[in-house]
Amino acid sequence: GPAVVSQWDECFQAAVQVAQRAGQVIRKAFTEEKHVSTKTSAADLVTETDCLVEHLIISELRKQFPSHRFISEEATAAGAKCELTSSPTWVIDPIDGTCNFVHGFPNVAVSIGFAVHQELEFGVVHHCMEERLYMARRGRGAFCNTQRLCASRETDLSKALILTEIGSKRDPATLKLLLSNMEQLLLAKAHGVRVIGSSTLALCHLAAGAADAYYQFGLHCWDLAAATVIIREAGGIVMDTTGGPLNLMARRVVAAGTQKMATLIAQALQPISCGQDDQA
Ligand code: 2AM
Ligand code: CA
Ligand code: CA
Repeated sequence: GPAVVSQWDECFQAAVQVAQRAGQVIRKAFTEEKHVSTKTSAADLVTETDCLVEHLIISELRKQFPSHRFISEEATAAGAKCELTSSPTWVIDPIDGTCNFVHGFPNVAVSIGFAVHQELEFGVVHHCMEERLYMARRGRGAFCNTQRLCASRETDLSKALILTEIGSKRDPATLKLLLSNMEQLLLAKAHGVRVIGSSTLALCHLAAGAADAYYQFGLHCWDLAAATVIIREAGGIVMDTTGGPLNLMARRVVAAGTQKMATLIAQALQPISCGQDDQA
């Protein structure tokens, strides 16, 4: 039948193009010397490439879509307002996996999500070092390059491979809760818990069915926006750790291939408070 044309196709195409260009810049910088600074803690890193790539992405998109709004990690760190209104809004993480990038560990991605009326319309995640482009548009399936993605159908926690991230907080109370949550899942005999250093790529692996669940406290809307569409279009669930609907700005998430698995994980977790919401 005739191709379904969405109002946001032009934006999606622009996202794919700019994510590819950004990936080229990151790939080139990957083997060069980096200038590293710290942000909120000694493990919260940023390089000049994070800022350069963010600028490249936003200036290109702003040129094409001057009325749109932008939320991005480094602009927010520099004091820009992080506000998801009903206007068309791009939600951007220029480098997800900065600590990996700094160390030359190749799990590094560009994440570009797009929301209208606070509903996510599409997401593009570029795995820069492997030239894999994960992408999804609402209602039109999820893909890695040309391959259709399908999330896991697993419902048994004792057969699950679970992904999470450690984040950059290093205070004893947070670390204790973090390890205790992992311990609960291992005591439930999960097959494994993996930490790959990129929230966005972990969520894409979940969408691809390469893992059964993902959880994290402390991530930001730019870590989640693009990958959330990709997981949902792959048939998976993305929700709040309380079991309620996802709040993109609330800094907590459970995702899984099945509702049953997401609920089991959510029930096993103790909440970890992580400071302010993205949008107070
Ligand atoms: P970043 O690379 O964009 O900083 C590993 O720490 C993963 O968690 C990365 O995806 C990282 O994103 C993200 N992350 C960074 N700081 C975090 C925090 N305070 N809480 C949770 N996740 C964080
Ligand atoms: Ca990130
Ligand atoms: Ca980042």
